[in-house]
Amino acid sequence: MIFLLMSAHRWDPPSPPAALDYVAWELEKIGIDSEIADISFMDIEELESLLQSNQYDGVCVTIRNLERTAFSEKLHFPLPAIKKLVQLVKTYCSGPIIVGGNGFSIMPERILDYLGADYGIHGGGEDSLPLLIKYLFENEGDPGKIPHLVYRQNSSGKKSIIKRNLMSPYKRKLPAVKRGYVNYCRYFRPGYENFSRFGNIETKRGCPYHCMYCVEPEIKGRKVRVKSPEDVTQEVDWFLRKGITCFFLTDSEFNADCEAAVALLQYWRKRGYHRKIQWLTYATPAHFSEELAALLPQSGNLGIAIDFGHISNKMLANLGKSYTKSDIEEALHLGEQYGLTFKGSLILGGPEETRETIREAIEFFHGVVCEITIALGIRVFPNTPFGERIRKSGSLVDNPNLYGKVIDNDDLLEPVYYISQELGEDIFDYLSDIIPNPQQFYTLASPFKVQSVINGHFRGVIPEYKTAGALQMQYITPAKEKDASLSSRK
Ligand code: B12
Repeated sequence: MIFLLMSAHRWDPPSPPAALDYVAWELEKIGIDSEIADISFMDIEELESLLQSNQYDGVCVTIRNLERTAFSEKLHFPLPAIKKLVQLVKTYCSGPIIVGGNGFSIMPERILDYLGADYGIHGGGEDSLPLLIKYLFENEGDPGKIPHLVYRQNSSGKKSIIKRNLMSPYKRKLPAVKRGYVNYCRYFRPGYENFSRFGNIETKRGCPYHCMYCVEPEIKGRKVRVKSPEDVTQEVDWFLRKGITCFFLTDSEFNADCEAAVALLQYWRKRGYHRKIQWLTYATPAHFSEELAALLPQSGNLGIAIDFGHISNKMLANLGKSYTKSDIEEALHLGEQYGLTFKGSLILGGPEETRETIREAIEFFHGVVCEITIALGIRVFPNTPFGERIRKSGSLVDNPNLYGKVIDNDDLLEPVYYISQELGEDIFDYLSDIIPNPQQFYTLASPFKVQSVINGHFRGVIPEYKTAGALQMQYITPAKEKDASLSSRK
């Protein structure tokens, strides 16, 4: 049997779809071959001829992003394009279409329904795939008992309902992964600015924090799972043999388990890996220990993307952060002491944000050597504390703080952003006025005017989506192009 594994999100510059190594390996274990296609590198005609000339027994699709999570006048939303891909696959392949990935796992039942795909695996449930294949091709087992499975349950005479099974029981040890099904050389470019294309390795998985807007705990699990230093290093060695020396460690937060982070760096240091590799990762100001800070400069670390969220203690609490301004000061102090490169980010515009709280955050960084990405506007995702609060508070269109698709979108599938109405239409002019160092603060998308005009089903934006993604990094003052930044996640 042979499956096609497809990365369905068109993004420039593309990041290697590491997930497809996990999926291909699970399939190989049960004797199924696979071919990999990344839609970022191909047009629809190429995909069509691939499907025409090969009889695939099934197709697995990874959906990395639900959108850009950066507000702008024209929003990015890839699902309509992915739905077309699924329809195209169905024309040529009668086997099952199975969907998974970070974007998918944000609202798996709804997305399975929207795409018209057959099955989904939500979260890190790649090891449930063989059970599903056994059920589909050998009629063995019961879909109701396959962890992580998302599927249609037909009851006689009625419309089918989509069910989602629970995740597998927690196990702390994250198993080793065989790499090399994805052609990473196609993506890789050396050089710090090309981090999007670096080899990517997961050293731990899961996020124990409670940031009110973030999907990470829901899609990766709240309890942290850890890969052993030996197993991580085996993956590093695979990449090194291919000439790939720069990595993005894809943990939710590298220091979500600080002891495990320290153990990995000590292991690398002892074996001289700091001379062979360079790497980046995300970390949180909470639990940023001195031991970790001291090891980082001797481990090949190129930089740490660190989301401060805010500086004002009131706003940090509103964002659900588990730390305060003094923890941020402490982390920055350690960074300075040990010569670390931090790439910071701030999430502005949340509940109770005012121009004063924004001024407090900007002024804090005066004289601090740290570039800051500003995300103005918070994407309201379902299955997050913020999303649930917004849904319970009444209709989207009646909430004057909401922008994007505010009509006919109660389940929040399509992009909706929260921007505190206190800020005013010209908030970017204000930011530009108060920013002391123009080369320190930038945004992921072009600065915009906050406008309350309703256009079709949308407030404050052009009522159509970009389905292919790219960043438009710009300094806030003056508007000048910037290379894609590290702090681009949230
Ligand atoms: C590292 C990272 C980056 C790096 C990537 C660098 C690199 N060289 O790879 C950088 C900084 C470039 C980046 C950029 C962006 N990112 Co990012 N990123 C991540 C991060 C931390 C890791 C991604 C990863 O590789 N994970 C490891 C792989 C193995 O995990 P996985 O893809 O989830 O796959 C697992 C499962 O989902 C499952 N699975 C996946 N697919 C399938 C399919 C099937 C059939 C099955 C059975 C299973 C399955 O199996 C895998 C193993 O468990 C994730 C969060 C996370 N912890 O995963 C955010 C994340 C993916 N990013 C996100 C976002 C928003 C972005 C940006 C849009 C940010 C922005 N505004 O610019 C851009 C988009 C870039 C792009 N290329 O698409 C969001 C996406 C969700 C959303 N909100 O839509 C995430 C989830 C973060 C978050 N919590 O919000 N990112």
